[in-house]
Amino acid sequence: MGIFQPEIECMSRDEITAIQTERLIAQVKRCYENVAVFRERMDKKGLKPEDIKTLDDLKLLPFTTKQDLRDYYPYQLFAAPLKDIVRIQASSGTTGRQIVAGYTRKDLDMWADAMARQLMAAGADDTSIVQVSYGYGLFTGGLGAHGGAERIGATVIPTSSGNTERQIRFMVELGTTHLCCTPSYAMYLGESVNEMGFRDKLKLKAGIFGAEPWTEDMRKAIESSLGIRAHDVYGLTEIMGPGVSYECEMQSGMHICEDMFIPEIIDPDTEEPLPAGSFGELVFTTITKEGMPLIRYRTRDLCMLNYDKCDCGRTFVRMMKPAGRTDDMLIIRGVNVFPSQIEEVLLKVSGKEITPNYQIVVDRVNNTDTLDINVEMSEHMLADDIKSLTAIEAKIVTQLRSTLGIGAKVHLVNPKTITRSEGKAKRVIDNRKLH
Ligand code: DLL
Repeated sequence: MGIFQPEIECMSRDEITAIQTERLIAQVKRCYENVAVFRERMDKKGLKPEDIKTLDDLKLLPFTTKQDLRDYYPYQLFAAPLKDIVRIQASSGTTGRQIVAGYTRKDLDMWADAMARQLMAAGADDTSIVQVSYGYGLFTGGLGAHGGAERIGATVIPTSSGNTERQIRFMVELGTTHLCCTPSYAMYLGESVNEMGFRDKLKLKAGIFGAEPWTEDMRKAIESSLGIRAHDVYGLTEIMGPGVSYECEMQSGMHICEDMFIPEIIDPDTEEPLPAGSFGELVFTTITKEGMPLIRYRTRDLCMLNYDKCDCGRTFVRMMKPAGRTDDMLIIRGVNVFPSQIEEVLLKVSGKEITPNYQIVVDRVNNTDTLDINVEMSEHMLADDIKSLTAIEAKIVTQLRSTLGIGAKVHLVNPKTITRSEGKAKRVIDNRKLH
C-alpha cells in the first residue's frame, strides 16, 4: 500500500514532538488573540500564551466542551474573520442541539490531506474509482471523503447516501474500487448486493467506514459479504470531520494525524491526564486549524492510545476503536452498559441463525428499567421451528447476562423488520427520557 505523505506520516517521535510544540505555541497565541472566551478562561487561570513552552504545558490549558460550542453558537469560537471562512459544516445532531464548525481554505486543504492519507492507506490511488456514499451536506462524511479522493487524483462518484439500488448499479456499472459509507450502511449494501446476485460483478477492493462504533465481528461480516478489506476511519465535526485518524493495512488501530492534532487521554471524572496506555476520554487540541481551532476539546469518546511501532511504517500514534462515549453509556438498573457490548455478544452468538441487525429498547416499567433487544433472524432461520428459536434466544440471554451482569429480554424478529439506515443506525431507543 502506498503512503500519501511519507515525510510526514513516518516522522520520528522527536520530529513529531518538535512540530507539535512549535504549532501548539503558535495556536495558543492565535486563540488568545482572537477568541474572547478562550482569552477570558486563560486570564482566569492566570495564564499567558508565553507560559506554554512545551507539550507538557498542555495540561495547564482549559478544556473546551460540546456545551461551549452550543453556548457560543454560531461564530464566537471562530479565530478567523468570517471573510476567511469558506465552509460551514454541522454535526449530525444525533445528540443534543446542532453545533457548527467553520473552515478556512487552508483548513479544507489540511482536511483533504488527512483523508488522502486514509484513502491511500486503504490501497487507493489515482487509478481508483471512489464511491462516496456518506451523506453530502452539513454532515462531514460526504464532502470530507470527497476532498481526500480528489486530492489523490481518484475518480470520485459522489452518490451521497440513499437509493440503495442505484448505489449498487453504479458500483457494478462504473467499476467502483473503493466505497466510503457508514459501517451499518455497508452491511446493508452487502446484504442487498448478495440478494441482487451482483457479488461477482463487483470490482470493489476496500471500504472506508466510520462515523459510528462498529465491532471486529461486524468488520468480518462486511468483508465477507462484499469481498473487500474494511478500514475504520474516525473523526468528529468539531475537530475536522473524517480523517482525524485512519486505519492502515494492519487494521489494528487508527493513526492520528499528529501533525494536526495532539491527543490526550484523561480521566473523565477528575479531568487529569492519564499515562500512556490508559483507557479514558480522548481529548484533542487542533494545532493547525485556523477557522475554529479548539484547545483540549473533550470528545466524550472513550478509548486508548497505542504508541507501539506499527508495521506499516507510519509513526503516528494509533487510537483503538472507541469503546463508547461517556454520554451514550446506558445505565440500566444501576449497571453501565455500552451498546457495543451488546453488539459484540450478538455477533459472537450469531451463527447462521441471526443477522447483525438489532435494536436495543430501554424502558422503565413500575420504576424498574427494562432492556429488550430485537434481533433479526436470517432468512434461513425462518424455515426453522419454534423450539430452535427459543433455544437461540435463551443462548443470547445467557451470554448477555455474563457480559453485562444484567438480564435482558431477547426477541428474534422477522428478517428486514428493523428499519435500515442510510446514515448512522439508530441502535438504541431509550424510552425512559432520563435527560
Ligand atoms: O461522524 C465524522 C465522520 C464521518 C467520521 C465519516 C468518520 C467517517 P460527527 O457526526 O460529529 O462526525 O460524530 C462524531 O461519531 O465523536 C464518535 O463518537 C463517533 N465516531 C466517528 N467515527 C467513529 C468510528 C463524524 N470510526 C462522533 N468509530 C465521534 C466509532 C466513531 N465511533
